[in-house]
Amino acid sequence: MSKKVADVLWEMLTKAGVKRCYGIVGDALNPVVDALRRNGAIEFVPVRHEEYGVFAAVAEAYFTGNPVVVCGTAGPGVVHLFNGLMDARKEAAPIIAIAGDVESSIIDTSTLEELNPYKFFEAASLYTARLVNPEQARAVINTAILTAVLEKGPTVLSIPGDVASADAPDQPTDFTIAAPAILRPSDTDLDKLVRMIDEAKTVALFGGDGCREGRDEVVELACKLKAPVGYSFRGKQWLEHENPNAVGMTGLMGYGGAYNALHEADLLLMLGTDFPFSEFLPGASVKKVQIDKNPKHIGRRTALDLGLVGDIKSTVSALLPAVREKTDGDFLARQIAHTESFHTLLQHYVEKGPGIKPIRPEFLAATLSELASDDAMFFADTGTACIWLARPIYGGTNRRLFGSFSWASMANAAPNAFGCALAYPGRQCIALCGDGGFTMLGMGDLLTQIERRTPVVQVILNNEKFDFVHIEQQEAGIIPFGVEFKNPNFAKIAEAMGAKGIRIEEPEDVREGLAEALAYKDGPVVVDAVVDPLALAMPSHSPLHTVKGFTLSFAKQVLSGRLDTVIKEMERNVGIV
Ligand SMILES: Cc1ncc(C[n+]2csc(CCOP(=O)(O)OP(=O)(O)O)c2C)c(N)n1
Ligand SMILES: [Mg+2]
Repeated sequence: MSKKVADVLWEMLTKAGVKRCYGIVGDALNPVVDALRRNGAIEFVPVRHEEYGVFAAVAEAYFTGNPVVVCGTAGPGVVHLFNGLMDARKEAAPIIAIAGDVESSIIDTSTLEELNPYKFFEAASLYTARLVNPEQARAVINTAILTAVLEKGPTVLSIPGDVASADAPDQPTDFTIAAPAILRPSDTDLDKLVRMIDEAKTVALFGGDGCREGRDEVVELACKLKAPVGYSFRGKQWLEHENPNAVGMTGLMGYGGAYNALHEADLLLMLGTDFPFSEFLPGASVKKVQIDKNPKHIGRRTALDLGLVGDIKSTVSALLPAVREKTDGDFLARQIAHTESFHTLLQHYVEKGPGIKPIRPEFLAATLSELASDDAMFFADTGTACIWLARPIYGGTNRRLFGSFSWASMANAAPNAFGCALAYPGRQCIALCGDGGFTMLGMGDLLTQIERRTPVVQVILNNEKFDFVHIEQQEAGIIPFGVEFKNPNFAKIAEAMGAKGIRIEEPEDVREGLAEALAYKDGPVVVDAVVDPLALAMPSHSPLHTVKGFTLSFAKQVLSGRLDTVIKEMERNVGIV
């Protein structure tokens, strides 16, 4: 049999290092998956919802750096890929989406399931190609692969079934993928920066995901400058561990001394971060320098005194020998003390947690962090799970933390954990799920985990509400509305589906229940943790409008006859330790 276009596709994807393809088959994709089956080198992971497959792929691609393929078929199946591809774009994960397309002879006739891929994927995809002629194959597959891997994000190949099953032209299928280029600022700009650092009495560093490569250099620079190191959510896993200068996060999830460090320093160095919450960054009283390999990130969140384009590893390596060592450690010591008092507070939750009912999520998460293995991978749904991932869960050298941090979609954690459980067999993959998130996407595809007996631990924060929105609405000064719902017993549902289910209602059962879940290796576990629906977590620094908003919302709730709820919320969150 002669080689088909779809054979060339899988041949090239295999050469690009693709290990898995997640998705749902059907019509236009049938010749594509038939070729995948013939090829045999790439595992097909059938899912129950295409979006679940994409979130799984995003986590795998982000951590391994290898491209991962997702597929959905013409029209509706393709549409289900979209939210996950937006996530891939924002989290910088190399994903190649194969979108089934209508027959090439009826393109642009508004036929059944027809969708214009160029228009539809415009916001998500870094490169979209519609394969309407077999002669395009080598060039467009090559571009989709290289763009996804080198620009780190999603690309789309829209393929009509007739083109996929057409004979492939005799074209070479070999290509090379360059290692990341080294990028550092000009000597003139570096000299300027060295002068600014040397002139500043106190320096603070604030790092993001861009510190992933170069974290050792950043820590070394911080030690030389006696500079506290704060981080964004995406920077936490690279900068928190084995860093004597770590002072926590700033922003909505903020804790420790980070906010103060950033605001009290003479000079702030923002390293590889596109942290979007400008209100948590200092104003003109602090000199600010930003270094990022992406020029679009420079200066868009705050006005700068200097903006440099470079990757963090090579830029900081170049800075290290050039800057003068600082000798005064007072500023650093103050921020560290602030951070330590936060950790002491957290320890209170761990100690007092078993006696506080309903279960405090801080206690649940801190206990999980204590029991999980040193190389566990944690994933959080967008919602309050992010707060508990950011604060009580400790990263550690080999631990990994992930979520929809920049796109902020709900329902990502269970599929993220599933993707990493496949990519890193033997490692604990733990999803902190909202009950809203789990019922949105996680519950149906629990079946996928069950069928494959994939050992994913999903801990559901069962608070019978969209708690994050409940907090948001109060912060905005309005009466919480549309945020409550009723849940079934998730542990029983999990058992009925064929997974292990553990229900935890009593605080004194938290440790034992989590330990049992983590020890189970024979397939997925659902821990249904009934947590306090009124748990509030304020950032270490609350902007004035937040405080005003809560006051106004509480007042409105009291006036509308909800005094009981307000009192309960106060009692549960004030003076709990
Ligand atoms: C797909 C999607 N829909 C809606 C939102 C808005 N949103 C953000 S957090 C949230 C609530 C999440 O509720 P749940 O999963 O129960 O987690 P909780 O905050 O209660 O822990 C909502 C509705 C979103 N981010 N993504
Ligand atoms: Mg909830």
